[in-house]
Amino acid sequence: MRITKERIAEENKPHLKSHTERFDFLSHTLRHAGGEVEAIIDQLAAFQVAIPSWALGAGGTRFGRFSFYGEPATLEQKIEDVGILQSLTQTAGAISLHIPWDVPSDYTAIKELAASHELLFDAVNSNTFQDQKNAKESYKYGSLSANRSAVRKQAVKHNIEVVDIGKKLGSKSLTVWLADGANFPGQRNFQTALQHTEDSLKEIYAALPSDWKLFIEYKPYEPNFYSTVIQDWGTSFMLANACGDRAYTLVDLGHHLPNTNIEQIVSTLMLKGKLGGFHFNDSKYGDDDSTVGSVKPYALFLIFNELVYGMLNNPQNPYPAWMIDASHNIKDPLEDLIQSLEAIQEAYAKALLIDQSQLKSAQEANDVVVCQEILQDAFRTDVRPLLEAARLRRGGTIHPLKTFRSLKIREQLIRERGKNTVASGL
Ligand code: PSV
Ligand code: MN
Repeated sequence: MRITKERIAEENKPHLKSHTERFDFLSHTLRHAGGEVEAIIDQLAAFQVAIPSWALGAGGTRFGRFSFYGEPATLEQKIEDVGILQSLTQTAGAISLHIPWDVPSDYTAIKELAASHELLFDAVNSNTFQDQKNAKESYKYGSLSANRSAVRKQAVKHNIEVVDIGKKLGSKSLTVWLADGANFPGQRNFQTALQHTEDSLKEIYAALPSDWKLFIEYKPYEPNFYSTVIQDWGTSFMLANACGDRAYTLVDLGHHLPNTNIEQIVSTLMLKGKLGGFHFNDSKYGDDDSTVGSVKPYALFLIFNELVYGMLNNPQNPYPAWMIDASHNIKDPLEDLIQSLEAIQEAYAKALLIDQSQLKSAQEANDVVVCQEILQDAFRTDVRPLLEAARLRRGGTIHPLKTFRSLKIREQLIRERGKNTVASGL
């Protein structure tokens, strides 16, 4: 299904008056305080976040899975779902594929379909955390780090095949998340595992086209519960440096132990020109994959403050790749993704409100109280009218979630696809 611009304009009508009133009040207040309202709206309108193909179906845990029905069963339907998000929010302009779950059968048709929904193909993701049907070697004891060279070879080859698929779609980056590690003390030799990983990543990097980037994720635990080979940003950073200039660390918000200062990690990586990308989600305990901003919105805002600072001051760092990486157990994924996109944009808009030079002066004067006031003043501002203005400017909805419901989109998808379709993914 597709939502036309006319339909959206129609849905916006009843909300326009209230939007204009709230927008005028906010922009007047911000201008009064020296804020550059138009520049902020431009930046918000240009900000696009990729949607992973694996976030569109019901997730689940090892205890169970509850469908919300009408899930996208094919790559075409996943693209269609992201197209819906893009029409409503105008901030989901790309899809990130996971191979082998999303191998296209007709590349031209898939590219045309994505283009017709105004979508680009973001990073492609390899999968060496599951054994594939008919695979000769098993990843039970690791993939890029495995003891046996035949296993490592198969894992490297898979990553290179993923790049080949991405090339045909116009992707420009490969994201590697490695589940490799050990479940028990003594199970593996740490140094051998790390050395094998470095060598394997170097082989993959050598096969990348010259305009591609390699993103290396890190995560402290799960599925291995004693040690993970790429456990933290330092290990990822070290491996990225070993590979070369176009290899970067990718920060996934859920991949930190509780209370880790993620904003400081972001800042360090940007200073060193090595923050390649970002996976948004939220968590209370670990890799919970919750809706962005649902648990720790202030932490998200502080992260965006560092991102905004880095984008202004660190030309050595490329523009980061943005993606949501979440899984949806009890909410409709499309509704959940709309909430996540809104939370991301909200944090970004609030960070854009911060007067960086004022903050710098307060920092230099060691005026700790004013430093906090500057941050919290921005955080407490209700920036939603700015988000609405950015969406309106691009032909999106004032209220994506309300429109999703009033257009009865899930009901239509269930009618079209049936109740019991299942999406491949996590
Ligand atoms: C697993 O933790 C994970 O969430 C990684 O962050 C990857 O990006 C994603 O799954 C897909 O493999
Ligand atoms: Mn991730």
